[in-house]
Amino acid sequence: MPVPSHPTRRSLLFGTAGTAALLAAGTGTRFGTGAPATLAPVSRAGSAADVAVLLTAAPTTVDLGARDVATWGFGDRIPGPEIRVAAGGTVAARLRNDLPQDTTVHWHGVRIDQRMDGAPGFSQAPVPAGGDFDYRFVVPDPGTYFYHSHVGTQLDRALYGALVVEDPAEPLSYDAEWTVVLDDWIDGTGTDPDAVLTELRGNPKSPQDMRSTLLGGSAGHVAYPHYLVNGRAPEAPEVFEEAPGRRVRLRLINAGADTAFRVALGGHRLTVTHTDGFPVLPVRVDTLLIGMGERYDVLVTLEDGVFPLVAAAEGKNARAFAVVRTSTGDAPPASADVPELDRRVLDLADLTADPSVDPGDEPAREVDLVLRTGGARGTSWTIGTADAPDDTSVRVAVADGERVRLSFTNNSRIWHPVHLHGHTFRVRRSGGGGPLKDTVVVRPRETVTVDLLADNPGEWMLHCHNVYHSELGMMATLGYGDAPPDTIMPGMAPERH
Ligand SMILES: [Cu+2]
Repeated sequence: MPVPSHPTRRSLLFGTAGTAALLAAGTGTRFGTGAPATLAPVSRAGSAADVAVLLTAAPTTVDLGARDVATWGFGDRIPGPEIRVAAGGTVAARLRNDLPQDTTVHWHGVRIDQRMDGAPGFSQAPVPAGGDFDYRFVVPDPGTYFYHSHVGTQLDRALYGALVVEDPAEPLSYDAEWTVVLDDWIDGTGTDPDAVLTELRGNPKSPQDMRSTLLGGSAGHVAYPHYLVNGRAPEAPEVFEEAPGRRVRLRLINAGADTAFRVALGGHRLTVTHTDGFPVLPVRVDTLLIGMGERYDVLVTLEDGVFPLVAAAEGKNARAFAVVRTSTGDAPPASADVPELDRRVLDLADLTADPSVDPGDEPAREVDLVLRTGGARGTSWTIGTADAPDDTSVRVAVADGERVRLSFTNNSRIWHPVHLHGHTFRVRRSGGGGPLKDTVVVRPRETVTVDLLADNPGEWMLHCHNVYHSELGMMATLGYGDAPPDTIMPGMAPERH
């Protein structure tokens, strides 16, 4: 099958040195003064490329600090190269596929032109081994995002990186910022994610020793041998250095596949300012839980000393770990006691969207969806409807411009971080005013309701961001119009499980 070509593929300067290199940070289109028009229509117009990047997906060996592992990544470091662009600017990313199988890149959380969404079978044919694909899209909203492969279990390798969209009129004041990408790691440790999937396909175990009150039941399926902050195991952690008294913005991203993290910085409280890219009224907490695919931005004013930054693998009795240093002295051990982990934890109900991003009217229509474990042995996972809970091909049909309410009821015994592509929704809360998000945690026996403005036509994935659940069927479609187009891409129908 030919690789789909895109009419804007041209005129970019791509270097050849290195496997993954940021090539240019131009000074092209920027939004002007004042607050960005948040939730403005998604732009499909090509503007001058602000940032061009070459992402070469290839087999590689990465040093985790604890060991070297053979894996697939965008270069020899984890995460892949951080991409930074100003809101309103354009990202031009050439994906070169040197993997032995198909791949794509999905721009997680970005309200993107659907042709650039990197969803195989939905927005493009997967890029075959040896092929390439040019992604080119406008980033409409400032915030913390990330990119990752959307084929098979590739997310559970090293095929991810941060995407930071800067606000040309940044309203927050801070002295520095750190990107903190969390991950659960198993690849190259004597097994790999495909073997994990094969095992879960036959036996969807939820180990009894991996439970969490905070997650309302089973915490996950996989006891990973390593948990990482910015690609580093606790044995050789990332060290963030700043001067005491400085205010730092942490951009927290969970790029894991089966692990929620409970994040805290010893000796500090966290002021939560954003979730999934969008601002909230600031909330002060000691710790927060971040599911796969979620992002949180927090501000901290640094004390004088050396502090443990811990991301406890929730319910898994292990942790990811980094060090925050503002003075000389011994670093704390990875096992350091962090009492903040057991103090006030952020609750979704604590979050109120900043008034600058209030999405407006109430929806007129509600669609009820059911998250469920199905099959005789509990080996399939579905996003079904109340009438057909085991349906693995649900398509939520919306009209362009319509406001729709989606409710997710979790009838399974494990939590699910539900992610919608191409849109940002408002999590509904009693009393109104919940946060804007694209990924939301739904615990067992819980119903979470979100309001959506359907303003970005296309066929979009709606799925659990536990990569094993989505690979085993927990995938629906949100599509515009009564029926999907005959061909989403030429000769390409969505692959269904
Ligand atoms: Cu799930």
